[in-house]
Amino acid sequence: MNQIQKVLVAGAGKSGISSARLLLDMGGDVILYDGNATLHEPSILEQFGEGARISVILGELMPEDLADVYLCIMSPGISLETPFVERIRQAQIPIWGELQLAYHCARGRLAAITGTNGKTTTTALVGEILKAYFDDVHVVGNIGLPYTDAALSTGDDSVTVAEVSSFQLETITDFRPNVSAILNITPDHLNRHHTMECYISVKEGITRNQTEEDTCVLNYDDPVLNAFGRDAALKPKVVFFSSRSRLEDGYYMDGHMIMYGQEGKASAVMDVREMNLLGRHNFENVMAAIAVTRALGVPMAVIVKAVKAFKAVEHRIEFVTERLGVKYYNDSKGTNPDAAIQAVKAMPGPIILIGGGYDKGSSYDEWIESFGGNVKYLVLIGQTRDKIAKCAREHGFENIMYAEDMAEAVRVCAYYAEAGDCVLLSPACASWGMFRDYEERGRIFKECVRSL
Ligand code: UMA
Repeated sequence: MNQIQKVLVAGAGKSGISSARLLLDMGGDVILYDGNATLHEPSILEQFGEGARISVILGELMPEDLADVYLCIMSPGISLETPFVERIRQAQIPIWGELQLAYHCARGRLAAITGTNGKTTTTALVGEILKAYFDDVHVVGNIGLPYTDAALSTGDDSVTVAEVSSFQLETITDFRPNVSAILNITPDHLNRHHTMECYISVKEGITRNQTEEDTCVLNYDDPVLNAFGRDAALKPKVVFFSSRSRLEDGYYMDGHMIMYGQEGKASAVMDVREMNLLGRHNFENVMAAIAVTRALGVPMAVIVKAVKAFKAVEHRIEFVTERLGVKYYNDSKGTNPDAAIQAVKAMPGPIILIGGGYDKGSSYDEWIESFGGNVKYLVLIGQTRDKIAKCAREHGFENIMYAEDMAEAVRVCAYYAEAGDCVLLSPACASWGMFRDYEERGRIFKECVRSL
């Protein structure tokens, strides 16, 4: 894309607005399209400078709207099976994701972190470590700030870390991070990717354009990623981490210690009791962050100091408050069963659990099984209420209540909770349908708790 022409940006959420701004800054003409006809056009246009060369189309996109369109930038929330995408393909307009556009325009070095769970914590931690050593660091992507928002502020000395979702990876072309990490792969977003094979292949695509000069950090304990890391076709240098096995080469745990193995020689990195993160999954995130930042040249002493200072991110097993002896935790980021299992396991007492939300086609059996006598009541909200309730009853769990909204769910929990209990919002589902995103869901939960 050397000469900017007319570009269609699909989706007027965070990614779309930010992509449009970047394209306008580069001198382009933008058509911003959103399928939601009820959006307020003036409020969208207000976000751009006066006289900006942008037009907005809401609702249906007509074939004539595509005349002279040179490129389409797709927001990650739009499935490539959405009917208007077929129209774009038929018109032979190339489709790039927002991530690809940002990569194309950004400079400096890039670490990209994906995986089903832990990527927000790992990205935030990598960002903190990088900031302790480099002057110009950008933390972007699925974590909340679109990469396109930062791309034009990067220079040759910048170091960027991007949290990358499977949605964003679907629409890359030459995206090539210097360091990639795949933390784990468990079932998620199957309503969009349909099969585990497709989901795995999209996630592994983060390495597609990497070369021998690059690094890929992988979870040794994940059978899919273990095999992937040994595949001769994988070009980047592989660094494994493991919380379960001693590694000749890579990062692993020996009791409370994180160790680094190099050709069989082990050295101690740090004691996990010196950091503020709980649970095996977090130790894995820390090892991945260490591997990523070492690959970017940060000295180990700087890394260890930053890890010790790091605190859990918002919405991820976040302690909210204690009221009448009951502790309240916000794990709104628990958007799939695997993440929600980790939150259940991390609770320090009996649990009153708020679950349910948008149906991503997940199966809830393992989540319900993980209750193991620790969950006293399950309060269900959202589209998946009946599906989860049915599954819970099949597993012999009967203490189920329905709530119409978050305020009612929190009131029900507060009524049933006794001193020593934990009230946990960890829905195992996406927030869509009831909330704009998991952040809004978590914020509303915290407001409801604080106004009890
Ligand atoms: N839209 C359409 N047609 C569709 C679907 C959506 O026009 O078929 C429109 C909607 O009407 C809406 C807009 O697209 O106006 C929303 O765009 P979007 O869903 O891509 O959301 P953004 O606001 O751009 O936020 C996205 C990420 N959202 C998704 O991937 C769904 C945010 O991740 C990310 O923080 C943000 O870009 C900045 O990079 C959120 C997320 O839920 C946290 N991610 C999923 C997850 O973590 O599981 C992948």
